[in-house]
Amino acid sequence: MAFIDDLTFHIKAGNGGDGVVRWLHERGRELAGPSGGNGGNGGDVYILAIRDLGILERYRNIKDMVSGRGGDGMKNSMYGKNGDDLVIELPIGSIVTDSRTKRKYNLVNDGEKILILKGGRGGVGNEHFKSSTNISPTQFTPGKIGEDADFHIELELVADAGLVGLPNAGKSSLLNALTNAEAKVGSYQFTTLEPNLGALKGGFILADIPGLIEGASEGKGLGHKFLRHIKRTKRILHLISLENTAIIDTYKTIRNELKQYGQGLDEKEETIVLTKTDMVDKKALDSAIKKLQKFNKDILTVTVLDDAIIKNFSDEIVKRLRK
Ligand SMILES: Nc1nc2c(ncn2[C@@H]2O[C@H](COP(=O)(O)OP(=O)(O)OP(=O)(O)O)[C@@H](O)[C@H]2O)c(=O)[nH]1
Ligand SMILES: [Mg+2]
Repeated sequence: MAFIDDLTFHIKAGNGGDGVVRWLHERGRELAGPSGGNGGNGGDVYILAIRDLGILERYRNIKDMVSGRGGDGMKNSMYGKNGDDLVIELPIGSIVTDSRTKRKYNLVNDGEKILILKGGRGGVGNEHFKSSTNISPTQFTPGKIGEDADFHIELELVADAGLVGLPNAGKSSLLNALTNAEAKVGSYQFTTLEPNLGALKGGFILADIPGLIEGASEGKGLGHKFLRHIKRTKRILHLISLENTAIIDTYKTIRNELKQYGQGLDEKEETIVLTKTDMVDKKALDSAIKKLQKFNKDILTVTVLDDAIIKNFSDEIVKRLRK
């Protein structure tokens, strides 16, 4: 979760197009009157939140960005075209800071779009200056300069779902199987020392935190320090290894730690995930499900050794996160 990426850009909104000096041409009359059109407005610059963690990669080598310039005015009172807006797509969780004013823009929700720079207004053509006292104006104004600024963009990820469970429950293995993460996996407790993140299909972020043990909420093990990272997640995936013989005790231990920690952790939506199904027979699996149903009916089962099961499991999680 401490995953923060940052970039700096100079961004400029397009200048307005210039107004122009043009004249009407009527049969038999030279310079029948002013007809110079106004310039179009320069394009604005927006930032747009999307669900794609990897998108900052796209900007890695870019230092400057600019939106479209407004077109110049034209003859016959025609306006110049407005410049194209620039919409900069950034991952949800991006914080964009204007380096000079220190103003911050937070992209919190999917699809959120915020204006950060205004394009310059188009200038006016000579027709604009026409009046009873000035029937052949030669004035025009140039387009205004668009706003520009340096921006610092940093990413603070907000995970959609957090994997919790005892050490060895298979959290990191499942994260790796479901996402592009390459978390360390080991057959001993506390393999994971820091949170790992991965992106599911649809861009949903999964966070894997170190295993919790009894007393974690009071600081035992590593869990405490990292429980705060699941504070902002919508859903908890509560992993229980089927290797475990005391399934209910295990479930209650973790639930109790979430409750003790407070901050609403135990009120989050929970999916129970029984892991390592390859290690038990159907009877043991059914019995575990039956026991747990008293606490929560949303139970999934998984093994990381079977690609088809993983694919199916991934779809089930995405379905719940879409809700
Ligand atoms: N047979 C089998 N073994 C698994 C499965 N998933 C994980 N394991 C094994 O279980 C052990 C623990 O896996 P991890 O993914 O490191 O467990 P963890 O919950 O992240 O553990 P901590 O980081 O210590 O909290 C490793 O030896 C894995 O290879 C599974 O579906 N089937
Ligand atoms: Mg782990």
